[in-house]
This record gives sequence, structure tokens and C-alpha cells, in this order.
Amino acid sequence: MTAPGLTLFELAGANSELRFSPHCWKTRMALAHKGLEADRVPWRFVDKAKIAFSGQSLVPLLVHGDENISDSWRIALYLEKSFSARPSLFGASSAIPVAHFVNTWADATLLPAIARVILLDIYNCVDAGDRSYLRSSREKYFGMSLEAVVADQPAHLSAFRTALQPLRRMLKKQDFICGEVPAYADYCVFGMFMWARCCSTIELLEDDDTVLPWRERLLDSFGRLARSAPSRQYPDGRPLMTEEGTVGAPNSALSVTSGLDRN
Ligand SMILES: N[C@@H](CCC(=O)N[C@@H](CS)C(=O)NCC(=O)O)C(=O)O
Repeated sequence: MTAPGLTLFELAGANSELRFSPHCWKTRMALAHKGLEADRVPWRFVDKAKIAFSGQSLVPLLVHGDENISDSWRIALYLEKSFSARPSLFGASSAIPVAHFVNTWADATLLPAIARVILLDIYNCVDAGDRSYLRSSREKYFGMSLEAVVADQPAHLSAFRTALQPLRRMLKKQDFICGEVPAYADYCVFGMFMWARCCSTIELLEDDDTVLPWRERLLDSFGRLARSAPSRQYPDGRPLMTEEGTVGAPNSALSVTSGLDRN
């Protein structure tokens, strides 16, 4: 269902079909959960003027009629309230603070851990016009060059996997963070994995990780919405074959494949 006037501004890569923001993915999944479709507008880092009407400078930005809602968490709350007759993103209202904790854990722990693995891949995904902004803003944040941030990639990957331990233990006992069916807390964490999948050929999970079947289930949910989204990474984690037929190494020149071409 396309709700009247529902428009989502999403961060896009050099290929405008590559929508890689972890926070925008939370919103994509939330909309799908509610059975809603939005007009999805590609947005780039340097396009600040295009969303200035919202009084802030970040995406996701959801426009619904006269309402401008930014911040993925606030968008989730807005969707829950505005489309209350549709499947709940949280279940009982008492579950909202717990989902908020999961969102905060994903943003504060998982996001920086993944950034230390894929930051240079992200740089290679963004549009040429976005590169100097991305480099300078992220180098300022990390206090070092992008190359230095990802220099010890194996150690950063290992640190990320260690950070997943609470999730790993939980998913030994249940299919989703929210129980038998997925809901918003799942999407908060899944958005982080979509970020990596979209931008990088690096496989974040080991083959026997119990987080992996959870990620697979979410890739397949809502008619394979996430699996079929353009990305750099095959679902099984194998490296991308470039147009030349060679194996694309992480950080190599970007060729975006549509997931529709893959299994
Ligand atoms: N807490 C916000 C974070 C939004 C955010 O940081 N969005 C990034 C894209 S992933 C952005 O718009 N960055 C623009 C910039 O860095 O200038 C949310 O959950 O939506």
C-alpha cells in the first residue's frame, strides 16, 4: 500500500539504486512491516539543501503530508502511532523502551565496530561528489585517515564478532530478537548488516554463527526485500565477480549488482 504523501529520503551511493544507510534500512524494514510503501528519493551527503525544509541535515527523513519526521527511531514511533491498525512494530507498549535499548546498542556499539571494518568500502561506494565530504567528516570523527581506521581489519572484525555475543546467545534460543516473528528491534540490528552488505564484500559473520540464520531470515522477509536490494555482497558471502569476470576485492572499483541477479 502506498500511503498518500509518504516520501522517504534515503542515502544513495554512486549508483543511485544503492541505498546503503543503516538507519534508512531500519526505516525500510519498518515500512515493510507496516505494509506501507513510500516514494523513495535518493539523497547524497552534499544534498543538504534538498532536505533543509525539514530543519535538519540527516536521513532517513520521512515526509507524510505536512509532517517531516527525521531520525529512524522517531520515524518508527511515528509509523506505530499513525498506522496503529497495522502490524505493531513493538508489540506491547512496554516493549518500546527495550526496543529503544536495542537501537541504542546497535548505534553505539555495532555501528562504530562495523565502520572500522568497512569505512574505506563505504568511501568507494559513494558518489564522486560525496567523497571529500565523507573523507573529511569521518576523518575528523575518528581523528585519523580512513585508511588508518581500517588498517587492522582482521582485529576490527574480531572485535565486532565479540560484540555480537549477547545477540548470538539469544538467537540460540529463538528465531528473532523480538521472539517468533521479527519486529523493530530486529530491524535496528539488521540495518547494520545491510549497511555492510550494501557497501562491502567482507563477510561479517562466520559460517557457524547463530546470527547468520537470523540475518538470512530477515533477508528473505517481506518478499526478499533486503536480499533483492542492490548491494556489493552475495548472500552467501562469496566475493563479487566484477564485469571483467575477476574476483572483486574489497575496496576495488565499485560495480553494484542487483540482488535480483543473484539467488
Ligand atoms: N540517529 C539518526 C542518525 C541518522 C544519520 O546519521 N544518518 C546519516 C546517514 S546513515 C546521515 O544522514 N549522514 C549525513 C552526514 O553525515 O552529513 C537516525 O537514527 O536516523
